[in-house]
Amino acid sequence: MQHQVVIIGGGPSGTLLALLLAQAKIDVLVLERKTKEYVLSRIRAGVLEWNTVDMLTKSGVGSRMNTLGYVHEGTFLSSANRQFRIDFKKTVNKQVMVYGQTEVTFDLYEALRKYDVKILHEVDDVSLDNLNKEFSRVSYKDRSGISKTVKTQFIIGCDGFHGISRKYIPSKILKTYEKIYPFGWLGVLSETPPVSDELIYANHERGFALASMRNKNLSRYYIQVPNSDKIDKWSDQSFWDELKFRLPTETSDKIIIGPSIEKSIAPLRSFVSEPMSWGNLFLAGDSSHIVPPTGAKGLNLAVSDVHYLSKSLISFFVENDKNFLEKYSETALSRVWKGIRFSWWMTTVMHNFPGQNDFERKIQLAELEYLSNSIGAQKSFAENYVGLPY
Ligand code: RFL
Ligand code: PHB
Repeated sequence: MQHQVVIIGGGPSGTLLALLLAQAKIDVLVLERKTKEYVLSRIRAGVLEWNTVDMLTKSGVGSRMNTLGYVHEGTFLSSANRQFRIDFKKTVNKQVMVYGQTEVTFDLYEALRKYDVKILHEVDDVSLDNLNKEFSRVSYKDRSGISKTVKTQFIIGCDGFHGISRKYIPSKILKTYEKIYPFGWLGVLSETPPVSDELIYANHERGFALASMRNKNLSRYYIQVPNSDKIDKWSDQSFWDELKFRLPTETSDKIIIGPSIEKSIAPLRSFVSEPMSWGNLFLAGDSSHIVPPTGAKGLNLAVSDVHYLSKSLISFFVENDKNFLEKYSETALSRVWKGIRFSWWMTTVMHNFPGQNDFERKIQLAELEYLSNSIGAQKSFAENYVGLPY
């Protein structure tokens, strides 16, 4: 078997890249460890930068998003029971789209079916060889347990943080940067009307909270919890009580509660591995970098990697130009670090850190007060939140 490109991982970065390459008539194979049902049921991101919206629309997968998604022209932040709004439209003349990652992935799988792109699910034991030769090899076991080997020109690691691809970059060359935060997010999805038309990021001395949404009758809420907390500790009622405590009273008085239909705890981490390519191997998305969800940047950084990488691969295959591929890692990382910085900054300002002293608390409050009063600070926040240009 032979393909021009083999992509490891059928999450949003793998499937969007596969679609863009297939549209340029590049022969691509996607290998995914889980079932399609599993991939399509993962509840994750909710906010798309306009760059992401444009990319999805231009690649022909925007019609459900543009009908079912919600355009948000601003967001609320709160601290000390005071809520203020940052207006993206007024400050930077841009907006974001609230549309679940689950829906984005569904749209991408539908499009891949139309382009007849081959995705193999439930593959196991993926391994890579000959990364520095003209052609490389990918070996795996298919869903029936039969060993297969594919010859390919390029291997793209879109296999997320726990994937195998990154580990093929020799340790002498790979440099990683990491910050692990001493808390996680407990997230709840519930079939209740969202409490607010726009998101509310709340800083509270008991910990951070976020009110988000998926649609008119589907709310997504998060609260900061200690890393040691187990999900069983949180009944629905205890979640709602804590959420109400942390949101400003004007909001929590209006919240409509109901049973959770999904409840999970996610740890928070900032992580970057450099470089994003080695020989014929290229990394995109969470396989190379992770952000805490506070700035809503994870999925959007995966999409910007795919933007740069698809252009580079297309210019190689169509124009025989290797220049962009050679610069891919440097180009993608320059944008990644800005997303890492913004997510780290927002996490630092909005969360309660165990052992935080009065000075650190006062600095957080001063940051938020400055943001609430300064149009310059709001412009900088909005510019980063809606997404820096590609
Ligand atoms: P994914 O989505 O992890 O997909 C990787 C895929 O690779 C497969 N895989 C393998 N396949 C074959 N062989 C192997 N050895 C394999 N190992 C792994 C996996 O099964 C999987 O299907 O990475 P990708 O495509 O790079 O996409 C990244 C995004 O999913 C991620 O950045 C976002 O979900 C992060 N994120 C958010 N991003 C935003 O932009 N806005 C948000 O509002 C936002 N909210 C969030 C989030 C992530 C969260 N969690 C749970 C981490 C909220 C949360 C709670
Ligand atoms: C979400 O709706 O899941 C969501 C929204 C904004 C974030 C993170 C997650 O910053």
